[in-house]
Amino acid sequence: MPIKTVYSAKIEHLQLLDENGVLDERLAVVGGKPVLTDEEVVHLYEFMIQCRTLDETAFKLQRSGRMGTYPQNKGQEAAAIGSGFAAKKGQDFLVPCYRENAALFMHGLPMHYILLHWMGDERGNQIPEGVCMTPLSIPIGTQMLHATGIAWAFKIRKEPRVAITYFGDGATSEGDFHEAMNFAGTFQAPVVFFCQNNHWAISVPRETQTASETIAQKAIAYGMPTVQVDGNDLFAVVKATRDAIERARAGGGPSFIEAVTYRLADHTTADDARRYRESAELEMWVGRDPLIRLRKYLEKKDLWNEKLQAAAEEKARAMTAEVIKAAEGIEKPAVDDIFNYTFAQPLPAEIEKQRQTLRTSSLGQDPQQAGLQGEAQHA
Ligand SMILES: Cc1ncc(C[n+]2csc(CCOP(=O)(O)OP(=O)(O)O)c2C)c(N)n1
Ligand SMILES: [Mg+2]
Repeated sequence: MPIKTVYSAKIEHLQLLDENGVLDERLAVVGGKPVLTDEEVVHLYEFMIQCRTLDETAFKLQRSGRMGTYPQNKGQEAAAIGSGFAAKKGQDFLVPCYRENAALFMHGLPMHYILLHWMGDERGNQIPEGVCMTPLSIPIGTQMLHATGIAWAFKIRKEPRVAITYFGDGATSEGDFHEAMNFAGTFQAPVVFFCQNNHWAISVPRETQTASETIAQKAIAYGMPTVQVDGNDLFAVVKATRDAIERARAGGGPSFIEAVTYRLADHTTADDARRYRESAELEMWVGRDPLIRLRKYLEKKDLWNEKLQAAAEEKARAMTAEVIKAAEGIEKPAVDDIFNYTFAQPLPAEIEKQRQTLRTSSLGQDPQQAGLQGEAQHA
């Protein structure tokens, strides 16, 4: 009896804009329309400059003791901006980790919230009403399950909305990733799994992370369309994400995108990548910086020049100064906030006791000893 092939698959790699800023004009048109108009590219490039400036300034804030820890997004801006641009603001739902700030800003998160988060201020996580996203997920992988649940709810309610979740290459080794993918595939939830393969999970290189030749092929097992894109190519990211979102919105279920990019900075400010990665690798990827590529493209088309660059950088610096002012100028949180924000009133007796105790200068002191007994009993 002949041996039959019961399944075969291939993974496509999509690139529209090469490292020299040359666009594949044929692929960059969909249904007679350009993937991005000139006006949109200029706007998104300016936005990229703003996000990079804020990112580099956040690093300096940490180094000068004005912020706790910070994971730089540097180098991954095309992936965040391209995918964020493809999603509909106020309609689609972003479910991030911590390396796609630019997508969150695009969808209405005030920029100083990111600084507040990394300054350890909980108010940075209180997403404003009407802004469709969850707070940053620091546990690796949990957010993919949340996204799947959110998308499933959209499907049950028959709302034409899509969830897009962001995660790294390392996160695809987590059990949560596989559970989310399996559920999304089985229930055809309208969710886009957007993996930023930046080649490293702290000090673990991509090759050591998984025996899978591509990250994209992991999605095949869960029955969803999957593609690998050049994650430093704004055009390719927009095209792939738009396809995936449109498919999900039309009832076509989940999709997977592996955006191949690179972390140009350390993992976080608590890391020193020089201890584990070759400088030659970093140099190669500096040459593939998404900002450089986009600028080359714009200059070739005469849509950009030195003067516009200087003006955009100046504008970005002024904006960053305002963002820092907003984060550092916020009134100090009250000790009570943690209770008032977390619990519905009235507080359970034990929690009320804790609140009373916190009002004294001695944390953890029993109110009976602190002379607060009467107050605690009345609460
Ligand atoms: C559940 C869990 N395990 C471990 C960690 C510690 N940790 C923080 S970042 C990280 C690596 C994540 O790598 P990747 O998913 O590739 O994302 P990247 O930081 O490269 O963007 C790990 C293991 C964590 N935050 N959560
Ligand atoms: Mg990574």
